[in-house]
Parts: sequence; C-alpha cells; structure tokens
Amino acid sequence: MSVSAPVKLTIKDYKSELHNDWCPGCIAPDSRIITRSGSTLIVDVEDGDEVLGHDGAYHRVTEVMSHWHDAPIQRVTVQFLGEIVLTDDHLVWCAAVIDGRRVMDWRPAGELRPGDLLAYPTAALARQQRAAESVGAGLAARVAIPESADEEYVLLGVEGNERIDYSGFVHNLEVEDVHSYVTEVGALHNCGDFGILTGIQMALAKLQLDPDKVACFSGIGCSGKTPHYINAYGFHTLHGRVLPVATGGRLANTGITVIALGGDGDGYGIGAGYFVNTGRRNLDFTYLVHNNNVYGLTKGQASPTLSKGKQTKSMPEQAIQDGINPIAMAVAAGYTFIARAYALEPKYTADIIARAIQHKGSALVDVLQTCPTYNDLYTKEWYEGADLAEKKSRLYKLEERGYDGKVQDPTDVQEIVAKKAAAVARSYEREPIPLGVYYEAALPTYEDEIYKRIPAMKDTPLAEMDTFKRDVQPLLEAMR
Ligand SMILES: Cc1ncc(C[n+]2csc(CCOP(=O)(O)OP(=O)(O)O)c2C)c(N)n1
Ligand code: SF4
Ligand SMILES: [Mg+2]
Repeated sequence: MSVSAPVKLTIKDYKSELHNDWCPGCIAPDSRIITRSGSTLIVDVEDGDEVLGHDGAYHRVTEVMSHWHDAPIQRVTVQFLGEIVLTDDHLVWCAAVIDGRRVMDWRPAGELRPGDLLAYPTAALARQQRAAESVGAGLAARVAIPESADEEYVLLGVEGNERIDYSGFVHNLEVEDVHSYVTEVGALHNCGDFGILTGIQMALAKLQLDPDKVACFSGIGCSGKTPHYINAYGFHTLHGRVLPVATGGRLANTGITVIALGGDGDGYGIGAGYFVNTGRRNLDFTYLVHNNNVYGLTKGQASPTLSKGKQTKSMPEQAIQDGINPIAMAVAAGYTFIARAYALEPKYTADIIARAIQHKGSALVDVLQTCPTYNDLYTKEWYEGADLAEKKSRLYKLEERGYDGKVQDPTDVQEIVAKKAAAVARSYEREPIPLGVYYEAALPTYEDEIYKRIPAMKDTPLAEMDTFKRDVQPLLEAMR
C-alpha cells in the first residue's frame, strides 16, 4: 500500500493472513456458540457478530480463526448440556466450592475430571431452554435450569472427559473486552495477548501508518508471536535479544516506525541488560512488554515481575525473591516516555500505544496481561476486584486523578528530577495500580546525535543509500 493510498486504513488492513493460534485453544466445527440471535455454528460466526461472554453479556467478535489440527483432542461431556470437542489447552470456566465459598477459575479442558464443576452462565442456559421449548417439551426438560442456579451461573458437573484422535479443522473466536464466549456446553476463554495485538492494530489505524512503513520486532515467548499476525514488516528474534535487533532495524531504516515487543521474562529477565542500555540511548522507537508475571511459553514459571511470597498454579512453592519494578527501572535507564496499559482494555491500550509511537524517543509501555493458563493470581476477575467485599477495580487511570507526568521544560533539570520522582512514587502504588503515562520528556534522540555526525542520513535512511557506489578511498587515505 502506498503512502498516497486514497482509502482510510482500518484495523483489518493491519491483520496478516496467518491464523491466530495463541494458546492452541480451539473447538470442533459443529460446536454451537450462543449469539444474540440464538445459537450459531462456530463456522458461521463472523467478525462483528455479538456473542455471549462468560460474564453473561453480549460482546462483539473481533476475529474468527481456524486451522488444521492433526492430534488428539478432548471430548468433554457435561451434565444436562451434552458434549463438546475441544483442544486440551482450551480454557473452560470452572467452579469449585472450598470451605463453603465458591471459587471460579479457568482450567484447561485436558485437566477436567468427572465430578468437576463447570460454571455456565445462567443467561445462556435460559436462552437454550427457550430455544428447546420451541421444539418440544422433552428437550426442554433436558436443559431445565437446575435449582443450584444463582443469578449469574449454574454449576454443572463434568460427566466424562475422553481423549480421542482428531484430524480436521478446529475454530476459535476473539471477543472484545471479555476474551471469552459461551458454547452450548461451556464458557471458553482466550489469552490476554489478543488484547495487546488488537491494541497495536487499533493504534496503527488511528495514526494511519502505512503497513509498509512499520516494522515489528519480537523476542521469544507467547508474546513473541505477535508480529506474525500484523500486516507490517516483522522479525521474530531470539529470547531476550529483541532490543538490539530492533535498534539495528531502526538505525538501518530511520524512515520506518519501529515497534519492539516481547514478554516480561524476555525484556526484564534475560534481556535486562539491553533494556537498560536501550533506554539510555533514547532511540526513537516503541517497546511494548506483555507483562503476565509468568514465562507463559515454557509452562508458567515465575517471571521477574512476580513478587516475593506469590505462588501461581505451576509453581511448587512461593517465590522467595522479590519482583522488579519495570516502571522504576525505565525511569532510571532513561526512557523518555513511560506508560502502563491493561491488555483487556484494548481501546485504552491503543491510545497509549499511539501516544508512545508519536513520542520522539524511547517509549516503554508495560502492558499488564492476563495469562488464564498459568497465572491464576492476576486474573481478569482479580483486576476487576471481583473478590473484594465490595467489587472495585484494582486499576485506575493516572489522568483521572489529575496526574500529569509530562516535563514542560526539558532544559529544567529540577523539573525532570521531580517528574521522575513522581513517576517512581506512583509505580510503587498497589491496589489500585495506576495505568496511563507516568513520565514523558522531549529530549534529543540517538538519531539526532547520529545526524550531527552523518548529516546525509537525515534525508536518506541507510537502507536507501547506495552503499556499493561509495568512494571509500578518502577513508583509507585517512587511516594510512
Ligand atoms: C536463550 C534462551 N533461553 C531460554 C529459552 C527458553 N524460553 C523460551 S520462552 C521463555 C520465557 C518466556 O516468557 P516471557 O518472556 O515472559 O514471555 P511469555 O511467554 O510470557 O509471553 C524461555 C525461558 C530460550 N528460548 N532461549
Ligand atoms: S500468555 Fe498464557 S494464556 Fe496466553 S498463550 Fe501464553 S500460556 Fe496461553
Ligand atoms: Mg511473560
């Protein structure tokens, strides 16, 4: 697409051809999804349709996916509802009653055992019951709402979970806000990485950046897959090495927008040295960290952002060392735009990413991300404060409380120090955690310094220079 393209670019223009397969959670094509208009085969659900989320409300589908699956799969049978065939990693909304208290959790289908309880939205059951009544009383009795139903959920027992051979297409949906959808047999969830992907695509559309003028670099991790799904240049690099490669990309072609991204393990653990040194350079680029407190791809070990004393479901014991504070680290390293977003709020995340891209200098956006597979501590429900005596979000937006982290006079060292101190102070706030821009300062970039030494680079990026026809003789003479 050329810069002068007459059409307005939309989020669709930034989607790649590849199917989106984070957490290979997918279901068989004959599964029916509860939609606003009734129930629809998953193969017939389209972008923009409204489907029921596990919260009992309707939400818009933002992406439909399918791919060929040639491996064993689970057939789960649920009391009253029947069967569903799904991949073993697909997360199902479950409930357990512990000490008389109901505890809700997303659990991989492969781990379900007979007697486990699924939490099924009452709204979905009521809809099925109405549908059944229209075709005969016998079926209506089969899906009658049991007495254990409360306002939101009915708890239904798992009757069987078989592993069966499978060779065929499987399907999945990405759903706005909740990242979940309800089938006729269970409520299923997708990963928070989708929210960040959508946030990036929305930001690119907001800024109307041509896909051929954007390059996304990633490290290794679940998050590392992101560039594959974005219609732009992409480079999936090595674990922890995304920043040096992105730096090279930006310096080689100063005519493109560079977005680097990766996990919290990738950036704050193995890549921590690069994280510090990239900040002090103030190169003009954006770095997005998918902060899910775990090493998602390698099955959920504690990442550097998990605090002392915390224990997620795949840890045998509590963490005995403290977590790092990425915002404070970024302040110390010299990033000139430092912000935090939340993956399950893609519109807000998109606004923050757009501001980070527009900022001239190194921008860090730490995106709090749920990992429903391995992080059972910082879940969507935890961020919403659903467990508090009075439900109250554990997040707040800095700008809504009058905070302004922008340095007005970048030549005033005292103002810089004061704004950095304020950002660090906010970064230690817990419950609620601040989202938004912590710190912003317009300072000379690395490119500004390079242009002073090589003025030609200002007008012509290195990638566009004819490096083969350069006369190096004077250089050789100078070195004699
Ligand atoms: C040099 C090297 N060390 C270790 C690994 C194994 N490894 C792959 S991904 C990963 C951690 C991923 O966690 P994170 O960066 O937080 O990304 P997430 O999967 O959570 O998005 C590790 C340790 C590797 N690929 N390369
Ligand atoms: S971050 Fe967690 S939920 Fe997302 S793909 Fe990785 S393991 Fe699955
Ligand atoms: Mg991680």
